[in-house]
Amino acid sequence: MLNYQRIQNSEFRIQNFTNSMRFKRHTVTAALPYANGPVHIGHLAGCYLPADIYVRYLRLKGEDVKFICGSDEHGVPITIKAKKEGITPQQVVDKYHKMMKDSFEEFGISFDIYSRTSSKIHHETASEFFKTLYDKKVFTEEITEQYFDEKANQFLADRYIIGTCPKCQNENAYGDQCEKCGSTLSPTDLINPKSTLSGEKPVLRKTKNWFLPLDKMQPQIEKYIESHKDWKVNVYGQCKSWLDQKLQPRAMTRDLDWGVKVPVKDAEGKVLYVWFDAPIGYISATKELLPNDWKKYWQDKETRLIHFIGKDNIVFHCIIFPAMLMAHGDYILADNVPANEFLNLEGDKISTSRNWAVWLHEYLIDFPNKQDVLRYSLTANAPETKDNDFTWKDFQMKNNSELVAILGNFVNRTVVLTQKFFEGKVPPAEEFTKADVLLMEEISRFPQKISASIEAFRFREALAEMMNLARIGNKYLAENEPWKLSDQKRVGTILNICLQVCANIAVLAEPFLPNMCVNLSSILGIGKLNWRDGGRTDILKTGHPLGIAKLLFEKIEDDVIEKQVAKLLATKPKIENVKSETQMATIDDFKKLDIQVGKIIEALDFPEAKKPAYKLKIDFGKEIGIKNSSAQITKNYTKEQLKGKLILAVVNFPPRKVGPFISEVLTLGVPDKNNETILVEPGKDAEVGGKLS
Ligand code: B3M
Ligand code: ZN
Repeated sequence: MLNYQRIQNSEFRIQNFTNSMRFKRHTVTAALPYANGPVHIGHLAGCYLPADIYVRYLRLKGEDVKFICGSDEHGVPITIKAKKEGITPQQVVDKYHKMMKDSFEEFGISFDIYSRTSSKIHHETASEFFKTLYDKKVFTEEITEQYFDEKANQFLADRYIIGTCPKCQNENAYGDQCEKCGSTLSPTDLINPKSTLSGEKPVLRKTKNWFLPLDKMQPQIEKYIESHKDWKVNVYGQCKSWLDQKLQPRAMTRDLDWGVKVPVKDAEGKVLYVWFDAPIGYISATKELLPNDWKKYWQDKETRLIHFIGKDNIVFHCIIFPAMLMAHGDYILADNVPANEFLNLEGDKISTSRNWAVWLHEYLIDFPNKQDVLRYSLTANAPETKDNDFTWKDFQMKNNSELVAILGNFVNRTVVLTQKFFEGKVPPAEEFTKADVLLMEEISRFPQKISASIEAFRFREALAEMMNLARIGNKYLAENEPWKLSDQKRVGTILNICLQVCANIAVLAEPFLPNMCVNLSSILGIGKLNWRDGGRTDILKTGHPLGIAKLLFEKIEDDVIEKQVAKLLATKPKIENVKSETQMATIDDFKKLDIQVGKIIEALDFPEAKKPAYKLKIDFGKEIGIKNSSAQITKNYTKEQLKGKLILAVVNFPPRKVGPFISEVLTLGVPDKNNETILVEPGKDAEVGGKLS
């Protein structure tokens, strides 16, 4: 046996001067969720989970970080919900604030504070901020015509008004945004506007509001965005497209009664625009957390400010809020805004109003002590660069074949074998094989690899790396088969190395699977470690007694998953169960197609076509006459067989050029068992020119 010295892993660990180290401290915010409904998995995957992983990682590195969040309790979504439920807006926010706060806490999102924007401190902070900008004469006062509902006797801001989107014709676009095409709108952009309060057509009425002159600020904002080409492509791209379209002045006040009162003269019945007050919520929450110390987290250039958000919030965090902060003058601006795309559920868009969601508070009841399974499956599927899909089947698979079969199994076997052969004490490791050394070298590189991915906000990749650590441990154990060896010293060395891998997992998995790490640390009989301990293969000293073994993860059976799927499907109208909404065609879609019976009168070879095909001449009778069509059906028919055949074709598609030939209709076919097309034939009694209905 080769005799290698135990590698002092610091020799291998690549020094890691990453982004986060350029700063003295970090302020990390997660978007303030509207207090108009409970938290669902889309929220978690989009924003709260990546933020939590990031913050836990910084804390493990010993960085000074504050993680800030709270409920967004203003804005039209709240007042609409109150109307719907027949309660006051305050009752709505009280109910959902508590629900969200409790479920975030139980799930393990480790905010330093979870505040709320109806608090006194927030009203004061937001008022003061507005007043500062007002006194600096930043705003322009403008009298504009806004929609007014005469029946409900109020102005209709944002979501109080719906109508047809001018860009995509969606008939249910809101006054501030079209959810179908994502355009940002103002109420007067809508075609056929309607009040959501009374259903009436609103009238235009003059009113005064205060505008942030984003148009004048364009050069400053451009400079800011241009200095952040390192942002995620989706984020930078959206900012660019806003800037390219030229920024417009935006009203920072609204004619509403729910919100922060506009703190200037002549502003009765007006409140701050929710997107003016909400981001200031980050500041007021920090003030609440650190009454004497908050400024250094917001006003010191050595602080790194990071906003975690969903993609629908990009413009507000990258353009409007920074513009407010610039205009104020005392504040730092965000250094990064890692925004995620959306998570879908079982192929369909998550929707609070349609109840198409997995609600966090329900998950916590149905899956007690399985926070980490959801954390794992949401992170592994995180919609980082494109929308992604959560399915219960995948959730089960991730648990059973990854967490149980790889990570849990590896730790369990290692611990059980140590108990069996070494009375639960860490055995000595003195002589190493070349393979042992290579493994230890590999282990020493993990912290750096995982750091690099986390710091680039690539959490899926970071998680996959972490799992690779368990995978290589598992493989090492399986290949070395210590249970078959008689050389006790060798068995000890193998188990020592496996135990060091377990200890590494207990550190490096903490940001992702914090509950598992608490259990794993107790199994290993160790306390809390630092990120710096990661990569070391001497974390557990020889003779160190392990704690009590228990399973880290347990299998999730089919019936548990079937129950969840059934629960979900029960919320959908029957017909939707067949296909997701986006896949459904309406009867009008179907009626648009003109499918008619035609008779093939001639079939010719088509040597110029890229794939073997015939040129067909088809007679559709009096109404549309003879049409040409190309068809890739040479495998199943000779030209002679085709002559006289009755077929079906779509006759109202635009003509298509196929090489030198114009194909005017689309003949309908289906695949045979060799995936070659056979024609759909309507039967010999069908009439030429007859329409499919
Ligand atoms: N409440 C929108 C949302 O939940 C909004 C975020 C505010 S962050 C300052 O998507
Ligand atoms: Zn639209």
